[in-house]
Amino acid sequence: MIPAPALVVPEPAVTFTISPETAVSAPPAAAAVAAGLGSLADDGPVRLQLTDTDGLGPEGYRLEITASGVSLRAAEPAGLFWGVQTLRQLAAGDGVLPGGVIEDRPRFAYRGAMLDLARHFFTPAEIKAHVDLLVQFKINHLHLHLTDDQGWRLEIPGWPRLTETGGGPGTGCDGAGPGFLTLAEYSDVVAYAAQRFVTVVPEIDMPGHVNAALVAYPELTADGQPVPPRTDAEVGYSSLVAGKEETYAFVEAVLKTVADATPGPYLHIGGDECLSTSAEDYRTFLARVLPLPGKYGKRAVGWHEIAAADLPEGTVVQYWRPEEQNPAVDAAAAAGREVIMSPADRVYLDMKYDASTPIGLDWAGLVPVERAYDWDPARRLPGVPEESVLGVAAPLWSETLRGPADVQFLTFPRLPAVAEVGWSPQERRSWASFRERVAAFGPRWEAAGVAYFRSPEIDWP
Ligand code: TNX
Repeated sequence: MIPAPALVVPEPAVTFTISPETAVSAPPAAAAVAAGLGSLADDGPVRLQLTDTDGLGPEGYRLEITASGVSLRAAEPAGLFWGVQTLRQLAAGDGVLPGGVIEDRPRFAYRGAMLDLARHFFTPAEIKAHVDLLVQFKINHLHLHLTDDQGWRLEIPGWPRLTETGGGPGTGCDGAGPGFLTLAEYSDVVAYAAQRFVTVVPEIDMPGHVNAALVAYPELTADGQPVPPRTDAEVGYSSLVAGKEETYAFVEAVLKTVADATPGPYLHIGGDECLSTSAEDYRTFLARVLPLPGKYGKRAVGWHEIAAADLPEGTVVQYWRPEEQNPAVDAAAAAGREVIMSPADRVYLDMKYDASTPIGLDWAGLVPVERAYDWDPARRLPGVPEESVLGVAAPLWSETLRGPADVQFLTFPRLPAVAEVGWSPQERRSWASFRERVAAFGPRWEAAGVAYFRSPEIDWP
């Protein structure tokens, strides 16, 4: 099982075998959750129930497997959904479920994966298929990096040139990866994810990483002159202009559109690598922009550079640099802001596994599976203790990616490692145990056509 449950009490002599014919009962609110587990019926040996679960929280569940059947209980449908993922893993192959009791709940509320649609576009069908693979490991947030220097991937009514020109090729100079999501497609992806208890976190990256927007609307540049489109992988050369009112009209129109299309609580405003924005302009810009998510009912999220600005209450800081010290993030945590942990040297899925990995980057070092697994989010930064950690998230930047197989290759098996970092109690985790458990997923991924990396760190069957 991955992630390892919080508590397992095995009943070694007992098993129960589940098949597509097994009768499964579920409350109406969780009928979709139970679908596919067996045959839905009013009563049956497999029973899902929404009940008080004594403090297992909104995502927790209690699973009991006896010789006569299965009882899965949770306070909320999300808990039943995660319990069903556990059941599916236990049943994999022959349908034989081991007897015993599992009481499970996540360590952190936010367990995320990020997909960069800007450097290479992925279609709605590809994004949905990715969600299906992520939820098996109890990932509950999908961060979509929708805009960057090389592309603008979300339709914004009233600003058609963003996607006419910004929906062009991504990185690689070979015309690879054009496309964008219409608002209807975006909403469809968001709804698909929500049915699987995954919250979409949309990111509009600002004030840097905006070349695609500047190409589309030259009135947003400092001198109003057009700039050429870019398909290279440089960073830090573009910026919105802090001293121009046009900037804020644009930003507010975009953020309002995205907020209105997003039921989840978060709106990510980027804020990273503004190497061509002065420190003063950066703070001026954020003073105007950080309150906007709140104005439209959302919590602002930003890459940790935003900790240099005054952060409105509720703002979330996403830590990403490989350095092990960051006084500004420590100060934000001390002031009550929550932090998402995404240290590049541990969880950047676009880093190569080893020197022979054919795709990916290595600026934060190589990230073999053990490195992605063997760390504690509450001990990464001295000033960011457990209570300040909202969760962990694994970004996948797409400069070197050309399709879903590349996504899968970099994601599996590292994402399951990060998922366990985010879900399982620290004292229940060990690399020795994880590397044995993850081996069992090799044949399952093969059967499902998932292009995972057969890391030499793991003894695959
Ligand atoms: C840094 S991480 C970036 C991205 C790149 C990534 C490549 C971050 C907040 N910004 O623009 O795609 O490195 O690994």
